[in-house]
Amino acid sequence: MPALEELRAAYAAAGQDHVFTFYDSLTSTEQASFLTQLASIDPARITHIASSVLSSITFPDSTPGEITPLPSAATASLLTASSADIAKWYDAGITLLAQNSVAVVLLAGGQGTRLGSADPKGCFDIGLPSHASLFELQAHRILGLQRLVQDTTGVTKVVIPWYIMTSGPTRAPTEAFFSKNRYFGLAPSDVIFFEQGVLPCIDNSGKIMLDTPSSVAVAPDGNGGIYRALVQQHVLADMAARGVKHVHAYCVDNCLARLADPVFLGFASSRGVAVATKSVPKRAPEESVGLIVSKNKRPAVIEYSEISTEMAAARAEDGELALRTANIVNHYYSTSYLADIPEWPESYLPYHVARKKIPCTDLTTGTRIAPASPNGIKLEQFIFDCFPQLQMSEFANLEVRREDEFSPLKNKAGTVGEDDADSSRADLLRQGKRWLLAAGASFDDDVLGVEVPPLISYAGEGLDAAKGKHFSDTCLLTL
Ligand code: UD2
Repeated sequence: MPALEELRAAYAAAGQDHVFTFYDSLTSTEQASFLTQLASIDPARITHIASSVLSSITFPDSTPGEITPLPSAATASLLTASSADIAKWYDAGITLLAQNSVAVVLLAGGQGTRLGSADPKGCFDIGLPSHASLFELQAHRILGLQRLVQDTTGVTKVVIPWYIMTSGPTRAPTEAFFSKNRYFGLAPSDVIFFEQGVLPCIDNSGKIMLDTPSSVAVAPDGNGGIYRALVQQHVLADMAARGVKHVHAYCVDNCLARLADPVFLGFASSRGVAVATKSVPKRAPEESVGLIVSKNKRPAVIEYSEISTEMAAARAEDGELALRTANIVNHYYSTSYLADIPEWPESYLPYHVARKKIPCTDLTTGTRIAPASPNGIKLEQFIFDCFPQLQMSEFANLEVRREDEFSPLKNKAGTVGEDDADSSRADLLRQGKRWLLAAGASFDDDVLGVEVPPLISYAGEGLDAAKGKHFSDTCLLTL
């Protein structure tokens, strides 16, 4: 624990010693907790980041570059791939899973502000007949896939460790939810929680903001904080101890997410890439998704909040959107790539600026400010910003069917009218109906769909017993 004078000197050298404005008037308890927080922050790093983000070109089109769709060599599509190729990828993925060489990382540090829920998004009940939460659906996809691999390969024990990245605000309620639900039948030792880092909030001149006279205002460092956390929270070490070679990372709010998807694993590993990603065709120019592109011949994602309307709306000669490869926060990593994270320079991942209303303490009066308009900056890193560090040959994109694999829960129901609990529920029920029709079941015309629980089918397989069944209303499938 550095001495007070050492901290004062470090903060003064970084032009951040204003954080000590009220220090002498604090109680000794407040001083102790404040010094602990100050010691966990590198003021020089924050000043460096602040000067780089405040001087950088403003968005949109933050940095110039030759932006084109991904080259065909770097991408494949389930919409056009042969059934032989898909079967080959599937079998290769099942083999990797049978070797216990696959782990899943869940990005669950986001706070569902747009959703209007105080709970972590994974706790959300989208209104299915089972009333399963997103966490339950995802847990049972892991449990079901472990059983599927054991049944198809004869391997007695298949374990897919599930690493759940939380943030300060989501950690306790997430762990409590899993404990209350007895980990949804998973072995607790195979569900590992870890916490992403935080970054101080800065004002528009780059100064660290005080939340209270004895605490710095901080915010989660973005889903790009995963990389630092994988190292600092010893997740990579745990993966290595388990013999993990392939990692699947995904977004908590997608009720259709196929955790540890054998097709995706087989596709990525057969190409020997460091990083792979899934995409869907973009729905409309204004859809809030990142665009996976080639930028200066490197893979990159242009985030929806940082793209110009012109670029988002540009059309190709075929009338389709010129840039239409939509990012769905569904990424593959080889652990041999992740092993190099400790060598990444600070500049490896840029920081993005989110101008927000940040409650803080006025440095002159010591009174609390609850701003009515954005008064500061939250700094965050984005998970996909490692892409431009790769050669295109180290990267691959797999386009998948939106109706089968992407239905994000972003908005409060009844507000925007899409990407909400109603669309999530409908998409999952419709998928169950497609699977059951393919298995030989029949439906009344007005039945929207049936919930097929992940413990019965992971991706539509194993439904032979439904042949000849007739469904006259929406329900939870039992076989
Ligand atoms: C994300 C993607 C966007 C598009 C869209 C599709 C990023 C940076 N952007 O935008 O390109 O794919 O999703 O739905 O990925 N999270 C954390 N820690 C944080 C912040 C977020 O774990 O500090 C997690 C969050 O819990 C979620 C995922 O990252 O699982 C995406 O976060 P979001 O839903 O806030 O991202 P969004 O919709 O702005």
